[in-house]
Amino acid sequence: MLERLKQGINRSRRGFAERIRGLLGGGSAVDAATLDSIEEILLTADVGVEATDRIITELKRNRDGGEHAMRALRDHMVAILEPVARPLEIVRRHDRPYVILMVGVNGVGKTTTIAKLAKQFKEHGHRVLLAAGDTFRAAAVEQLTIWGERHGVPVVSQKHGADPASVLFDAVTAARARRLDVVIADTAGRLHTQSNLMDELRKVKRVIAKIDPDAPDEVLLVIDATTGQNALAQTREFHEAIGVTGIALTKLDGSAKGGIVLALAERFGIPIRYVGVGEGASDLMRFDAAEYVDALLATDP
Ligand SMILES: Nc1nc2c(ncn2[C@@H]2O[C@H](COP(=O)(O)OP(=O)(O)OP(=O)(O)O)[C@@H](O)[C@H]2O)c(=O)[nH]1
Ligand SMILES: [Mg+2]
Repeated sequence: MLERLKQGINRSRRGFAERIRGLLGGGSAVDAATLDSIEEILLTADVGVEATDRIITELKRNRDGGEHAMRALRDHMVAILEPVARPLEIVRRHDRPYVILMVGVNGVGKTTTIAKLAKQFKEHGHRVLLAAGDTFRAAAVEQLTIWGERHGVPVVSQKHGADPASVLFDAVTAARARRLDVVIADTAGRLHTQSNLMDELRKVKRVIAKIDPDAPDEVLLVIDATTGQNALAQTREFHEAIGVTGIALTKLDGSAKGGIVLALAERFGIPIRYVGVGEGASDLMRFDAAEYVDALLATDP
């Protein structure tokens, strides 16, 4: 698992962690110029102003370089991430399913993340149902149906162009009647700036709550790690619109900006549930603060 994460996060490690090690790890005392360079590297890696400030302030406390400084850096990063490293725990109830609503901008990996989760949940013995709430994109229902068939998980869908709220109402009702454990609902990708589409999400949420006032149990925002700083704007807008309860950060394997988790953690404090490092089902991993930082700062290839 750690190996897979290390491989997946390789580009970020090469891109920024190794440069910091080059500056800090040498053994000479940490001077102002070194701190300036580190600050710049962190900002470029999308660690964000707040988290960068916090790390730099901590590094100033003790100017010893070498492994001591690397250890301090590691510990500060873990301290920033620990509060948001809260994995998703499916609560199994007999009377109503655990409902997960997947949201995010276009192409970030919502549908494929659903497929990965469906497989993982099924392997954990949960009975899963998928809801094809993306009725906007022509091939979306078919894409989810294929994933459902592949993993042996039922899919509730309506025709292209149907009201997504209606699809989700049907899905949650069906899961309830069949006493299933989990519903994972797909939604169409939408820009966080499209207010009509954000209104549509609010409606979806309202309609699900009519069946069960506590549903959805999880609003999982999917973010593409290659997006950079725009991830912060996306999170803010989705959170303001419907209340995000968890984040899945995908495509870390294609990004040198794995520092974005630190920016998200420091800015929002929303739990980071998963990180995605590839296309396979096992490439979606539960987020663990120490594991993530250790993979990022690992010296061996
Ligand atoms: N390399 C890599 N690719 C990923 C990862 N997660 C998703 N993808 C790819 O990203 C592409 C888009 O994924 P989708 O799941 O269709 O994205 P979406 O958010 O549902 O897209 P829309 O429905 O169009 O908004 C696919 O080719 C996925 O295989 C990841 O962690 N790593
Ligand atoms: Mg999709």
